[in-house]
Amino acid sequence: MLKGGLIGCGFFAHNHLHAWQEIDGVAITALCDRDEARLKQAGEKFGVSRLYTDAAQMIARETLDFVDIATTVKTHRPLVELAASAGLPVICQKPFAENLIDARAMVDACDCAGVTLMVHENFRWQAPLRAVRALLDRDRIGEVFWGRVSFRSAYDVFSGQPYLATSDRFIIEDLGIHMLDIARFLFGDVSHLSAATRTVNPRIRGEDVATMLMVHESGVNSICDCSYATSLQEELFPQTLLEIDGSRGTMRLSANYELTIHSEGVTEKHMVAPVLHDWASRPWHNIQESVYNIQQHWVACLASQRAPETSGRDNLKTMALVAAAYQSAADNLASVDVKAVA
Ligand code: NAD
Ligand code: 89Y
Repeated sequence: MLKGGLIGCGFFAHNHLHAWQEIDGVAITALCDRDEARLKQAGEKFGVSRLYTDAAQMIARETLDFVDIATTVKTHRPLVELAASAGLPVICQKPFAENLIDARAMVDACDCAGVTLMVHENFRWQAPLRAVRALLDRDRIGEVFWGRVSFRSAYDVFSGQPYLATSDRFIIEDLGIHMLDIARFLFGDVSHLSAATRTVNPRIRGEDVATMLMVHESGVNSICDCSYATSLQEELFPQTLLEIDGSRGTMRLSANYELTIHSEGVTEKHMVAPVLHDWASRPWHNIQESVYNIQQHWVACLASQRAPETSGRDNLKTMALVAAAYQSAADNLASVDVKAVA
């Protein structure tokens, strides 16, 4: 039985805790939050009695096999470095870091300590996206030349995550990061990126609309577009929609998880909806399922001593796209050479 210590018992950590409870061979045996009320509430809800307000104390006093960090971005670097210095494998929530300097330092600290580091970049673990990846692997539409990864919503994310309204950077760092990682997952690494942003909602500080154009090393051209200012007849939060064009056909992941494959004149439709775990609630169940999937992947990686798909090193490439997007948007849509940023 793997024993984990979870740091940060806020809004999203409850999904981690539910998922850990459902995965065989692992248990969260200690919790840490510097907010005592949140700590106590999580401890009672999930039946964990070893509670700490200080992460260093938790790590010193508990016998742990790994640490799961579910705090917001500013504390990621010190907490990852703390886990690494104790020789503990570590999972860190997205956004991994505020900048690439911190991100690289965290990867180096874990490499030097010889510990596995996974960024909790869960969107690519959503069942509909895995289904699309499997079809691409089976060469269903030939050589892919164009793609679109799209997330457009007016869902109120600010009531659950108030810090999103007050941070200087919003949608690219918070949500676009997932879209960019999905683009990498489907179309490969990126050579050049251009981006434009807008702030539409007057009650928030950062940008809430972003459009990113990418040229991938594979030759694919793709667009990632995301918005929290888009009020549609049907609110689709938190669905990611896809359009993929290939030399022999097309794939569309449309509203409510309908996947259409049109290949060599034949059209197929499949429902690729996520599982509704018994602790999950709509509309979040898509994300919640992906939390379960990525945490199960972590357990499998530790057991077989292989690097997680979204290792810290892998995530540097997604972080570089975030940095490139802000750089391009600040420089009038300039084309950014991603290797120069990374
Ligand atoms: P939150 O503010 O609700 O919770 C964070 C908790 O961490 C707070 O209770 C805070 O007291 C605690 N904390 C902060 N620093 C600490 C420290 N040094 N030691 C102990 N406790 C500490 O935040 P949230 O909305 O749960 O978001 C947490 C992270 O999860 C963010 O990085 C966010 O981007 C991410 N998130 C990811 C997804 C996803 O799908 N991957 C979805 C939502 C949020
Ligand atoms: O924080 C964000 C995330 O990672 O997924 C959706 C979200 O909760 C709000 O944009």
